[in-house]
Amino acid sequence: MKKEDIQKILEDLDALKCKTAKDVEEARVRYLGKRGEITALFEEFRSVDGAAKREFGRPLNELKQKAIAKIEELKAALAAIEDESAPKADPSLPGDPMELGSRHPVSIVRQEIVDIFRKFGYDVAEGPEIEDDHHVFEALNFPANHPARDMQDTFFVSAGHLNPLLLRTHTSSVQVRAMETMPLPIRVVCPGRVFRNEAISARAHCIFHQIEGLYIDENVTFADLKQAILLFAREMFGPETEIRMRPSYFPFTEPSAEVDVSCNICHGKGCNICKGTGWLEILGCGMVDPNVLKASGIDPEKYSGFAFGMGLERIAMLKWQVNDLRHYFENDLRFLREFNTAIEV
Ligand code: 2NL
Repeated sequence: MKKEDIQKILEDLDALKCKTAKDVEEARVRYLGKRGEITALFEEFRSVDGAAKREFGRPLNELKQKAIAKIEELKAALAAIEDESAPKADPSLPGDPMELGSRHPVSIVRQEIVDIFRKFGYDVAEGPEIEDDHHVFEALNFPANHPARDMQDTFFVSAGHLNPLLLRTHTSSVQVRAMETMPLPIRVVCPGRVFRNEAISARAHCIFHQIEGLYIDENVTFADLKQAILLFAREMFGPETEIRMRPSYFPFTEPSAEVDVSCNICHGKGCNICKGTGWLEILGCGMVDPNVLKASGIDPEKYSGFAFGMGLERIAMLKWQVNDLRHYFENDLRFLREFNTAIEV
């Protein structure tokens, strides 16, 4: 056994280059295989004397480790090259389409109504969903024993106080805040969520949406109310639309009326949407009760006004004939996708 044999293989290993996996395997067999050069040196080592064992033991082991390391290094280098030459993503392929959401039908209807009243010169106001008794009932002329003030109908947040906190049962509370804070004349619409303690069914839900409007100035008359509602109805349901008013009652308006629009499905002939009447109820309205003006610091001798309110789900039902309220709250994607109108940005 000679030092030079080991040295020669070390130099060969240093200079070793491989182009393919086959070259690497051949090199492994040549040095480390059963009949490989390093294996042969180990065979020889078995029969040398003690002095030679001491001299060659360590360099021989180091040679073997070096050969193993070199083969691994060559394998890794080849694998890296193969990765680089692997087929890359094709940038000319069409991309994954981005999922576009769609507007909820209640949002579509709210936006349409808000846009119409903006065009008429109304402001838009929002207010808190958790309100106090004063803004929801007291300032709106609700008598002390009115059923809406009962636990049965209203969700109370903190009961037992003089002015308890509750979830607003109508958006009129926002209009009370408008009367308290806005300079006169006031023209405002207030869209928002409202809450009533109802058992959930096709016709009732504990959460729904309203939009209310309020117009206060000097000399505002019922004729102004009628004209405002007629113009709104024609913008919303088409220029042929007619309205009719039926006497009604609300604690906060006097006189009060319910408004129907002519059925634009059957044009008065009678269909199952208007239940054969030719008319569809869309909103409630009236002249603001003098007590309501007074409660918010407006002089009813000088000012008068009208107000109206409508349920957004109700308008959506008329527009799309989806007559189960629960659809509007369950957010079933199959339902929502039915309203996949283009979103204007
Ligand atoms: C309906 C009827 C209505 C009002 C809301 C109102 C608000 C103030 C003063 C007077 Cl601050 N009135 N709001 C008036 C009449 C009817 O809503 O059926 N809503 C769904």
